[in-house]
Amino acid sequence: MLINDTAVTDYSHMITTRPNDIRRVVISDLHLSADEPALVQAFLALINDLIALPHLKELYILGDWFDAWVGDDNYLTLSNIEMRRHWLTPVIHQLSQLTLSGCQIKVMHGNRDFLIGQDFCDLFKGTLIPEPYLLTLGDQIIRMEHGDALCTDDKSYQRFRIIIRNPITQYLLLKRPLQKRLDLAQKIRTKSALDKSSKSMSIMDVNQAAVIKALKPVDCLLHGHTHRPAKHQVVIDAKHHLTKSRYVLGDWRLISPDTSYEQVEAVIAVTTSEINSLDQNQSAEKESLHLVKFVVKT
Ligand SMILES: [Mn+2]
Repeated sequence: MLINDTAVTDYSHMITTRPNDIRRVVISDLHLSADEPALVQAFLALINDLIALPHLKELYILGDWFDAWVGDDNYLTLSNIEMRRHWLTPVIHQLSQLTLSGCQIKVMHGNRDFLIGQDFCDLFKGTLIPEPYLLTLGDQIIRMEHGDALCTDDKSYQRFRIIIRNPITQYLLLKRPLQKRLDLAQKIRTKSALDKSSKSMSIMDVNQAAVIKALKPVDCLLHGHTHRPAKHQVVIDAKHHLTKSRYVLGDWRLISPDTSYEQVEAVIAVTTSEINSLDQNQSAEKESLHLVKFVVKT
């Protein structure tokens, strides 16, 4: 992982030592599909842990939850038997349990799963949220987004994005037969893989001017997409020494640290609530954001 490990808290340490303090969990870039059962298992393991957290309020999924999504009807029109066998069914079941435990689930589109609809989210009583989404933590405003819109150096992608994210394009796309959409999704995936190998690393990263523009009206930026987990300090105004933080979530990946086992790793974000001891009379609660390294052996 590219991240500086000293800046990252260990997930299992956090949930075992501070289960009462965790308020929100933010994840992105899981790229779940039927072809990646280990990632699906790791996601189920995370949700299982979250169900047990007594004061968890929200789970945010900031895009690219799925490797591809051609429309909710691809799942919703399955027969009962097909649905029972489908890999998404245990996922929906676990998420429903999480909702029942008192946690709200908020889903944002990514560049691969921008056709997820509220109908699918209704299956686990989740909410589709707009991008960007502003989260207020005490006196801090955090701007959350997937991250692809910040990669403005990739001109051809941004042109494609304007067309494909237009509501009219999406309306027309969803009216096309399911098989046509599945074919199109395959084409887009192949093109994205090709682009990744041909476009330079700097083009595929965020543009500094776009980051500063996004950060100016808020206190902090949190996004995924680039698969480069890190906490950056961004200089907003050098003359007045004004810097703000940009947190980048990691993608979920299967690695083999040893020939005897494999594990899924990801960098996620967790907010914890601390009672400010200096302010005991008012028992002021302060919620802070941390990047956390999540690891599951599979
Ligand atoms: Mn992405």
